[in-house]
Amino acid sequence: DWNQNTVKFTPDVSPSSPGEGLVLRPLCTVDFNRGLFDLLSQLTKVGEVTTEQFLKKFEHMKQTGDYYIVVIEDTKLEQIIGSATLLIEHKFIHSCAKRGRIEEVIVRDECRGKQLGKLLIAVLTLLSKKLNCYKTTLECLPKNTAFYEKFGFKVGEDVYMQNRF
Ligand code: 16G
Repeated sequence: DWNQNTVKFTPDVSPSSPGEGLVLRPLCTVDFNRGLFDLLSQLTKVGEVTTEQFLKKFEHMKQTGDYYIVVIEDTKLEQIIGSATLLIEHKFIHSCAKRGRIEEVIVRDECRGKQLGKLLIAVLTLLSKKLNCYKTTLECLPKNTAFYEKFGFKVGEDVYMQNRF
């Protein structure tokens, strides 16, 4: 069962059928030309990135084997309308455990309200469990905590600190 959360999906929405004309799949290099960066710019500053830079970074991420980037494509428009990343961090603690980090969760503004964000998080949460992560974490705005709580995320004791350069 792919949905192990208390989150309910309308019956027609699942990873194998995310919606009419939509597919959920791993990121691939052609997505650079399918609006990936335009989508990411709805989350934060993406800066200028050339095809070469993108391909080099993509290859690096792939080589590590620790990046799981899931996208949702509108196949008619050939545009990426949603994306989320699961990064596996390796530890010595907890018997050489793995920790999951969910990053860059974004759904195109005009495509919201179709349970796509929920789908991305359900899939990555399950994946991190299957990969035996002892915990999976993410950073989000206070207004979004209720959304993530549905998947078992809790606001912990730790505060999120950052040193920006
Ligand atoms: C959000 C994202 C985080 C991303 C950051 C970018 C989620 C759950 N969190 O916190 O992954 O790295 O925004 O913001 O999607 P920044 O440009 O200020 O680092």
